[in-house]
Amino acid sequence: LWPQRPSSRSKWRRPTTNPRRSVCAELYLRPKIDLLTAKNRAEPIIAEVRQEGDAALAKLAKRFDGAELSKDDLIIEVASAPWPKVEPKVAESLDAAYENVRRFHAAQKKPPLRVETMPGVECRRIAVPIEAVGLYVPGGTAVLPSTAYMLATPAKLAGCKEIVLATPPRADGSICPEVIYAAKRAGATKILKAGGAQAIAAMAFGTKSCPKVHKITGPGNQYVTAAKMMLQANDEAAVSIDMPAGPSEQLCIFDATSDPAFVVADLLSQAEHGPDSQVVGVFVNPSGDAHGYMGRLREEFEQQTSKLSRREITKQALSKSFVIVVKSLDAAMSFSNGYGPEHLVVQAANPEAYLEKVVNAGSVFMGAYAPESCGDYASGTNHCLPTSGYARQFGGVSTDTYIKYVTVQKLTAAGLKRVGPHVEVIADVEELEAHRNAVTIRLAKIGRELSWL
Ligand code: HSO
Ligand code: ZN
Repeated sequence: LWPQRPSSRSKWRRPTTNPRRSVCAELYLRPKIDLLTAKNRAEPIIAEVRQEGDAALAKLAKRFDGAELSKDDLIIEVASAPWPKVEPKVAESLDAAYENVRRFHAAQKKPPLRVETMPGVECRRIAVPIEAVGLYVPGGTAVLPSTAYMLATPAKLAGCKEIVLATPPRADGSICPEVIYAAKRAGATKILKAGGAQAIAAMAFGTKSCPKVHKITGPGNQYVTAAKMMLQANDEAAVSIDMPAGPSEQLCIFDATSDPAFVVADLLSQAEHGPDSQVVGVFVNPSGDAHGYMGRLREEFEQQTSKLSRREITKQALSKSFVIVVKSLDAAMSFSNGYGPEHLVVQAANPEAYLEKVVNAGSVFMGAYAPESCGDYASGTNHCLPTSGYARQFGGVSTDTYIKYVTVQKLTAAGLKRVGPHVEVIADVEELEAHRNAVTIRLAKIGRELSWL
């Protein structure tokens, strides 16, 4: 339900009240991305990087980024690189944003766990950072220093030793100074001048100049996502990923008390990301008379969109987007949970009541004064979030993303005397004699030498 009718009639929807389940299922589908074609294109690139390493990276930088790079100009050592020149005002804002992100992510670190499950049986869990991680910061139509500190800050806080940040070079072979600034501030160790599937392959396998990493995080276009998915399934690469990433999206719930200018501004802030972005408005309107408000919303869309420098991209995203009208908070949340948005903005009155019902969402923005842009840049939460409905099973990037939990146990003789007999019985059930013996042999010694226990 947008100002301009989408060209295809079939996509045009009238306002619906409490849409039926079959209609919902259709609305939950995201704009189709052809991941199969992307995988077919990424495959030979991955193979090329696997075989030729840095030489392939230099060749592909020429082909895809128009950059002339020699094999020994692919990596920037961040610690020894000078601080790049950025405007003082920009540095100040990047610093302020970084500090909020750092504070929120530092607080996510959990103290070690230690539980005595039975007297003499102690179980522990300790957090161990993933040694080497790879972060992808997209290039394309926007430069994204914010993604550099969103990915690198939690990696540094987690304690990762090698933090490689890959981002496509500009045509002159350089990296945008704001990205270098953010990477240096947040603690990345290396910047790899590579984009697309080739960057992911270089980090997954390692090359002469790029260290091999054990986990790759960060958003990207369909080739980046395809490469991440393929390499995650490649046992030679033995690499894991944060989550599959798709185009950005936002679902905004509003009611007659919401300022239509705010609602539209938020939806457009996400629509401008790319032609495949999708934004969804959910108007909670118990009275059923939506006409007046919808008219104002439409005017706002027209006015605000026409002024945007990225209006062409934005309009394409809007043609894949929609607004629905529902009668209650419950109906709004049932729709939102079914959709599982990356960003859920609640501008309706009493946002806490909506929050109680959140089941599937990447990040929630509450009330009239929490635009999504604040989370995108500077409030402290992470902006690398699950898209395409993956909020059903994934959370966004956090300090935990870069940590693995190792469990530990310590048993005293008395502890073994308590738990051992259960182990023997279960080992018998599984007919695993050596498992049983490892306990029996010790219990025999305890019986002989520590019979008072
Ligand atoms: N909204 C994007 C993040 C971003 N916005 C970066 C601006 N810069 C995906 O969550
Ligand atoms: Zn954004």
